[in-house]
Amino acid sequence: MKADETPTREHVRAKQHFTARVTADAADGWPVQAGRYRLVINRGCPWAHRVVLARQLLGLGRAVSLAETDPVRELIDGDFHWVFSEETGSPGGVDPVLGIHALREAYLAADPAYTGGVSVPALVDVRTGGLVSNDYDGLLTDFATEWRPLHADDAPDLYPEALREEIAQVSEELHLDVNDGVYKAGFAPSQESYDGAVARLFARLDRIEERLSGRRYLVGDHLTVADLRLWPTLIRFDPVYHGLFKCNVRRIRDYPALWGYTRDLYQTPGFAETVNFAQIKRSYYYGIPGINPTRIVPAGPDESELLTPHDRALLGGTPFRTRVA
Ligand SMILES: N[C@@H](CCC(=O)N[C@@H](CS)C(=O)NCC(=O)O)C(=O)O
Repeated sequence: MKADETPTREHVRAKQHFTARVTADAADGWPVQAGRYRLVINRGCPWAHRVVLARQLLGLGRAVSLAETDPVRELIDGDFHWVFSEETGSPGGVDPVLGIHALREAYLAADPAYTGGVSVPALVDVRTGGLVSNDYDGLLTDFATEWRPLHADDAPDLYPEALREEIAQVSEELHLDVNDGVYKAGFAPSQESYDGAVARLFARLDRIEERLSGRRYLVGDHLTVADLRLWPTLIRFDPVYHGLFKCNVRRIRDYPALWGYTRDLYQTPGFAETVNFAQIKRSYYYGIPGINPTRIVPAGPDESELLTPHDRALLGGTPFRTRVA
């Protein structure tokens, strides 16, 4: 669906086309290397947000530079595209490192015949300007594991081997009903499809509420990639999904555990600095006129409430699991 079209069919998430992995052994031709890659995101996108969070928490900021596109896509040749802009740190609308205006130029540098979608997050090879991967899950996993030699000394283990099975199971449920569930509701082409998506979303949120009532984090006693997948959706929920996507059965603020968890992570070092509410709201409310034709961006909610005290520490656990050497 294009940004300015009214939904006419079910929301189906496109598969990523560029799935090369960046690994210590460079099996796909892409080695882990400081200064070699540029991560392109925008602050609105929850799929990019999880990768940005990993980069931040693992101390990969110096090894992998960050480029932000404008939160709103620009119409180019009949399609809406992510572009660099003055407002998001690119003088003259050109990314200072990649030297391009539209992200699609990096896709075309990697594959001149490419005609598919252009999405963030995108990892770009600085040497050639070509896209390496737009696979948000591969990027997250590789940052957490393959990039270890370049992690900060005190970086947490976000993907402990002993918990991987449980992380996969929790993440799969989250993906279908929550992360993508809000989109299925927001872009529903019919009452029936909206009803189904919203029912599944809130049934799943109710179950996560139960789970998080007895434990501080989703899996184990510390933050893992499972939390990095859930939190970007929760932080956008009350400002965007509740209103624009009509996910208004309950707010996250109405769930004691989910709201405590959202605040707990917001107040954990590394999280708040990755959030820009003005850009999040603009990217959705202004950037998708197909479902918000006036493009008016709402004023609320009051995000300072995220700074209010929570008692999640009483549940035990600590944010970061320091890696066992
Ligand atoms: N790469 C995936 C997930 C990432 C994603 O959906 N990113 C959004 C921003 S939140 C995007 O770039 N959409 C642009 C598009 O698909 O045209 C996809 O293509 O669906």
